Amino acid sequence: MAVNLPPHYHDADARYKKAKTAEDKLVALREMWVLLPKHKASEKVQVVLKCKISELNDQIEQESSGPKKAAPGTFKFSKQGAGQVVLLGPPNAGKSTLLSKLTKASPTIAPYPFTTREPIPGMMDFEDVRVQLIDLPPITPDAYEPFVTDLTRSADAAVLFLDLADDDGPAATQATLDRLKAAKRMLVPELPDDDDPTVYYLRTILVATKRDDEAADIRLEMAQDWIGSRFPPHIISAESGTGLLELRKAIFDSLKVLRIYTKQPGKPADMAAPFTCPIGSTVSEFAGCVHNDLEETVKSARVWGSAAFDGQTVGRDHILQEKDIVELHV
Ligand SMILES: Nc1nc2c(ncn2[C@@H]2O[C@H](COP(=O)(O)OP(=O)(O)O)[C@@H](O)[C@H]2O)c(=O)[nH]1
Ligand SMILES: [Mg+2]
Repeated sequence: MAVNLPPHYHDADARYKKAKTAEDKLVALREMWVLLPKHKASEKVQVVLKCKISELNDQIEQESSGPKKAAPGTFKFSKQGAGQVVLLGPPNAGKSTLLSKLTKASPTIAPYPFTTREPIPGMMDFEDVRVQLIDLPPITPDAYEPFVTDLTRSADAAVLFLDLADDDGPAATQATLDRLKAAKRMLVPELPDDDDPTVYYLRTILVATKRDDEAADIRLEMAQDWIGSRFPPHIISAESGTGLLELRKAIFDSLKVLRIYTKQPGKPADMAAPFTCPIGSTVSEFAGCVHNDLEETVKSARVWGSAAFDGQTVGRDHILQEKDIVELHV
């Protein structure tokens, strides 16, 4: 599908490429954003523009607030598995404990706050895929590591914590949300159709943890007003393991990706290691997930799996479904 960019878009792009300062780049990028037709074919360009605008905003903000802050990109984790999910919340909420239960990582866990100072990655198994979790330092009105701004941009989704062993749990989690909002990071259950490229939305699930605490049920009841329609909570105990199986699935689901198995002509499908690509991907977009060059060169595919498909040949624009088996033809 062609994006059909208007001529002024190319002029703005040329100005962006020539711009020397972050401010000039930002002006040109905003112009490109306004001129870009917003439809399915331009989705990838929209994402790239949003990221660049958000990065430049952050850079300008960090430069204007003094040189002492950590350089952006101090911690960057190359994405592994089906996607990257950050663990966010107030101190002592049980973030590191959950990481240690869902992955092989072994972060320090302690009954006092601020034990986690640096991001700690771990890989979570879910059925035949893996999801990268990143444990982060706590976020309070007074404690915020600048690298969290970068890591929340590169992540595909977030887990937000509510501590059911703490009477002030909802207030502490709200403070985390407020601090992130000040850094232009909005945690939301579903991404909105918002045209403002300066705000970065991150799909988020709420985990109410420490269910094993003796007053957890009462606190959950009292937190209902705060939870309201914000986020439907996943109630767990990392300590006893309650709810962790369901949580693995919810974390995978939050990535909004499909599992697709590939197959060579005349051979059985490779059912051991699926590829993942965004829900709604077409054959050609999936081909691009397998290899960049394939997105342009793929001509058709045979598809097995979803309802009416049992080896039928489909075109480049055919939309794939979860667990389809696909044989790409170039
Ligand atoms: N009872 C109970 N305690 C927990 C649970 N998860 C974590 N904790 C305790 O809460 C404290 C803080 O945990 P930690 O994972 O370090 O929190 P973080 O600061 O959010 O990373 C530790 O004493 C943990 O043992 C849980 O599910 N139940
Ligand atoms: Mg921790």
